[in-house]
Amino acid sequence: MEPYRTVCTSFLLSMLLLAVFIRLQAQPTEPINYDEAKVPVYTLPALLKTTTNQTVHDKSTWEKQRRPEIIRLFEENVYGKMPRPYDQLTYSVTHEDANAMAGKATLKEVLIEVVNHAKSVKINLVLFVPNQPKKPVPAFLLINNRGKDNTDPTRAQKSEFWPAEMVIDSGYAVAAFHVSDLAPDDSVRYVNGVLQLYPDRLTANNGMRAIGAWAWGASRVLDYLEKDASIDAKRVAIVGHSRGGKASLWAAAEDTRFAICITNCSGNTGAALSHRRFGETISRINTTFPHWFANNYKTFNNNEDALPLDQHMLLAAIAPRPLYATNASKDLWADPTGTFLALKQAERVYALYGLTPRLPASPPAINQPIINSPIGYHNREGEHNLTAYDWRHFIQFANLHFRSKPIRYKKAP
Ligand code: GTR
Repeated sequence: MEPYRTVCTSFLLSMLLLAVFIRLQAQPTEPINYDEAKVPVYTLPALLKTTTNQTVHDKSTWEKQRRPEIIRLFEENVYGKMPRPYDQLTYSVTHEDANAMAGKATLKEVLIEVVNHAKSVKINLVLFVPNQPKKPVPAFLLINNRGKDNTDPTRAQKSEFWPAEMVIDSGYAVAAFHVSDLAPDDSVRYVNGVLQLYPDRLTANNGMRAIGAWAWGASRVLDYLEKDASIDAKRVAIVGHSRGGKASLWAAAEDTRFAICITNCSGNTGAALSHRRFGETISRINTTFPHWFANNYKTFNNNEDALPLDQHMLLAAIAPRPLYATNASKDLWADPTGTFLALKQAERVYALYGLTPRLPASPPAINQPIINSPIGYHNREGEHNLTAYDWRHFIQFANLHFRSKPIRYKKAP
């Protein structure tokens, strides 16, 4: 009996060791840097130089040459190419309540169906439109990457993640869709959505993955909003938090119909610089979330210096449209300083449009929002989240930029 027990015990022990070994292999082992002194010396790829080494001095060269180059760089290396054509988009209002929010708003639940190659994807849109004024209103559209209860159409559940009443009271429509309708946020199931419509994207190393699919979905919702007479589709702000904020940036860069872009705590491969290697890194994000970005992006794991781009170029691709980014003071994983530095770089492209840089030279103090600026920013006190504080400032930013007369900044010197 004794030898048998010994054999069993050693077998179990070796299995345990094997499991620990496999787990360690699966986990990225590189330490995460939270020390500013340990940020390596890095050189950002030049924002205002074309691939043929021509300096960009004006908005025409920017728009005709450099911006398209930058979009191609991100398609090829990061988010993957986003397919544009589809065979058909239909929609139906599945539920309407003209007396929602105690009579202040009309609720529309809209089922948007996009068909390509006989496959379809269904996007469930929740939309509240203020009942006054009786004219098309600007809207905030949230890419919801958290629980669906955050955007409860019945309003039995209310959440700061999508404070619909606050937005309605401010005179805007407020809309949301859930990322799982486009690509489930799962490394196996992410293919069960938009990617079924474009199967060739799945085999391509520059094919879009989940973040690309969510951004694609935002554009399809905008296709619908353009047909909804209650919405001023020329004034739609796209909003995303964290992974949703990476998607809101990519959506606005790819689709210039989005009038304002808001990216909340988007961090690595969102608004923060990758070359700094502070907080989350490319290898960490690609390992934990292998389904978010194009396969090509994995070649930059632990190899940031080889990246022919950085996120300041993505932010700049949104110019001259107003852009608002946030951080949270305790969310060092998302690198608040790296976010601010990326925004500062992007201001150079806004300046090509005569929009005076208005961000301070160094990051503003916690809870000191910068609103009156083509690029808005705040670092909210607290944790990684999307809160009423954040939304209040998005609304103030939109109030400024969606005025009937566009805001005129002094010409850049
Ligand atoms: C984290 C991820 C971040 C961010 C975040 C979120 O785990 O590392 O890049 O996207 O999730 O979406 O809340």
